[in-house]
Amino acid sequence: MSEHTLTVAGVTVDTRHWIGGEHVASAGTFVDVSPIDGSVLGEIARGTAAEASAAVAAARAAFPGWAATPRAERARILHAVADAVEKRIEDLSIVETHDNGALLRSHRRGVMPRVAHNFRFFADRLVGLGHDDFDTRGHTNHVSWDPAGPCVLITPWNAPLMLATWKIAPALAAGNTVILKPAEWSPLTASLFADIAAEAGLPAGVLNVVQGYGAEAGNALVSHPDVRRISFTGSVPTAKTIAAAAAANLVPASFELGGKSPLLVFADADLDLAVDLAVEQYDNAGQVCLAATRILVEETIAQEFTRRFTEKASALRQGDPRDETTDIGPNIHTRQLEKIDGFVQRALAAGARAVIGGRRGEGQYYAPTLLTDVAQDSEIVQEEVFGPVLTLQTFTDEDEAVRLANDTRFGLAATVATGDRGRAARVTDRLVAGTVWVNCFFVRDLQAPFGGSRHSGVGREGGTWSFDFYCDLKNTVTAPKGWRDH
Ligand code: TXE
Repeated sequence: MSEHTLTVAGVTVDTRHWIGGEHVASAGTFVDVSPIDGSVLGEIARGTAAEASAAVAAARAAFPGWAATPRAERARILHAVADAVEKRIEDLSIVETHDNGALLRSHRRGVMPRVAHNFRFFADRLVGLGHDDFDTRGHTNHVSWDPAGPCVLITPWNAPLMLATWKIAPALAAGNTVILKPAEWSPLTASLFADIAAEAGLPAGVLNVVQGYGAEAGNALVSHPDVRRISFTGSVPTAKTIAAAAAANLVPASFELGGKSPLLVFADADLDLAVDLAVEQYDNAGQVCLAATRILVEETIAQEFTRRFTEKASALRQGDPRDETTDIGPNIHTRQLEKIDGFVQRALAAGARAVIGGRRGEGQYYAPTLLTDVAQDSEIVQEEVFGPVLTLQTFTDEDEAVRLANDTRFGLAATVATGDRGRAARVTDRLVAGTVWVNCFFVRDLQAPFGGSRHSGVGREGGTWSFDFYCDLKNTVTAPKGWRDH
């Protein structure tokens, strides 16, 4: 292990920035800790404004070459990146699990294959990207999707490489170059991925990774005048800071933010299915932006629902995320645990009742919690906890269910459990959310638009919507006259 690398379960990761196709040491470092047992994983480059600037300069220098690379060649390279990711699924999975505490089996079987898919999907979409030419009084209109330039991508810790590659893949496919600033609580897979992508043939400077803190490296990147797009996933307060920086430079920015999504369970629902959907919300220790953390149940079935939910949730196994039989791993950081517990203790003090949980567990674990007797205007119902904490409220009819569901400042997702197709149509029509699931959860196709309404976000990514964001659209109108050969 050199001064600039660390080793996680036999996998070596370079902890410097990745700028212009080279590892670049930082003036300072910060310590990265594993949520599994609090052990120190190593020291990571702590980006300065000058280092952030160097990364933007590298992305700017690489832009003309990458933008001019024919689509088919860009697509070929992105497929090669996907191939390389597939060969390293085990390494990426083990590193991610040590770094952010999410389940190893999910990384192996779901998340990392999906990382590869992100590249394949946008590579394939790129090849067919277009708009039919059209005619205006004999003039031809041709719409082209020009790459915008260097894009800054700022990502969170709850699904680090997955969320980063949701952004990297379409940005690169569109012909842009990128500077990624991963979250400081989970920096490692970004660095490992940069090496993997370079080995797969991604040219120098096309992808750059700047490690470090949001207020330092992140702020310097989003404020840089040479940046042409900013894409952010994270919290609302940070989004507001970034939006101000983007506005100062008139840079288009997209925001995927938090949620307080509802699960509406009607009396006509398949109750076992509804209970499964509710228990699923503890996945990733509740650190999922889309999680339906507010369970709204029709009053007539609330007792039976709660009984079955408690039985099922109590059987969940909490423990080491490397263990195949674990259902819930640790939370990301002691600071996050304190934040979660603060929400829960304030709710209990205000009169909530913990049906299960309601306290910290050993180490960095929080007991899966279900709170009832919560007021609609209370903090626990209105604010995102980002931990394994659900609330349960009841409703008496469809109108009340919809009113409660829509009554927060968020609008990321909503899930409806009902056996009645008519009701499903009526209710989904009235819900304010970027994604609505009916009798299912977390089905996410990259063809679909993804994003949130209200404080859950600005803009949509996925499918053609990603290219809308990452491209400068140009319409070229050509007259039928004026040609020398006429
Ligand atoms: O997020 P931040 P945090 C929510 C969730 C969680 C809370 C706090 O409720 O409890 O946010 O998490 C970078 N300029 N979500 O504090 O601060 C930062 O370095 C540029 C929901 O970790 O928003 C990191 O890379 N960048 C969510 C990224 O922003 C800045 C996922 C996210 O950090 C910056 C995560 C700045 N001034 C948290 N300040 C979801 N929607 O999935 C910070 N950053």
